[in-house]
Amino acid sequence: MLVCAGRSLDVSRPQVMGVINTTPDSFSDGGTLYRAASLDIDLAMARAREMVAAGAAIVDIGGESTRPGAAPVSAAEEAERVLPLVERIAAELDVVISVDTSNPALMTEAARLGAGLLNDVRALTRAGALEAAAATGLPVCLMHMRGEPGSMQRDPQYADVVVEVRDFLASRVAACEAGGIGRERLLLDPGFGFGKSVAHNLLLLKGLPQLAGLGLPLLVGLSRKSMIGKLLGREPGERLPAGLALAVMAVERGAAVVRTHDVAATVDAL
Ligand code: YH5
Repeated sequence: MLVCAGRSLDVSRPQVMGVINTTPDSFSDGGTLYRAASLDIDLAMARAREMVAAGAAIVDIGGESTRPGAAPVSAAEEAERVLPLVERIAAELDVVISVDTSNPALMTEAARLGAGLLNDVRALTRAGALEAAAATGLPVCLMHMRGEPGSMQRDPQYADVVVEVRDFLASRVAACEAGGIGRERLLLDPGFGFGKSVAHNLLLLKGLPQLAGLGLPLLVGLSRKSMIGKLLGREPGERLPAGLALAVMAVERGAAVVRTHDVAATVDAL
């Protein structure tokens, strides 16, 4: 059981995390929350409400584009997109609010406004992030990424991707414990698509039980990702059937939380 800002999250059965992307340029759900070139908070709230009704235990709010080659977003712009939504969801919906950020100041502010989980694709490696996360008292998802979004998909290499991801995550768990974030506050994520070829992603899916062996709940994000596009020749809008199959496979191999753009379908599949 994870304690997320007063709400408990039972990770002994599979849970679904719905993605709410507040960036204008995402490939997976590009700018669908925008009207007249600015983020429409009512549209974002409607999306969140629909996800909760469909069975999402968590909604994940992101304001930084991690798409390969995306322009970096300023910290101020990221906060401006994410924080108003955190505040409104906390006031209006019964759900754990996760914030997809590597930015320590945003972690602190989001926690103050009612966030219940910190989701960091950089596993708290940015200066000040571990300290900021520790001080919130919130659980944290530590994700593996090789490189940085701009360049991570340029020919990533591993001798043994499962061992390297496992060792990285184990070292981040140790850093968190040393910095005051106990194991009971941690989830781990292999980071599908973050500095991995299709073959690496498939090896990680197959090796998920070895990552589960670290003894912490696993979160996986496979929804609409390029590996599906590359394997099947599907555009992001055509990736749902394969995404559901991958979600089921991941849960069979030990995943506790599935991050998805398609909550209702994923809940049905699981
Ligand atoms: C994740 O796996 N992913 S943002 C490219 C796509 C489709 C989707 C090309 N944040 C994860 O969703 N946090 C993101 O098509 C995440 N785990 C965790 N913990 C990327 C994304 C996406 C990228």
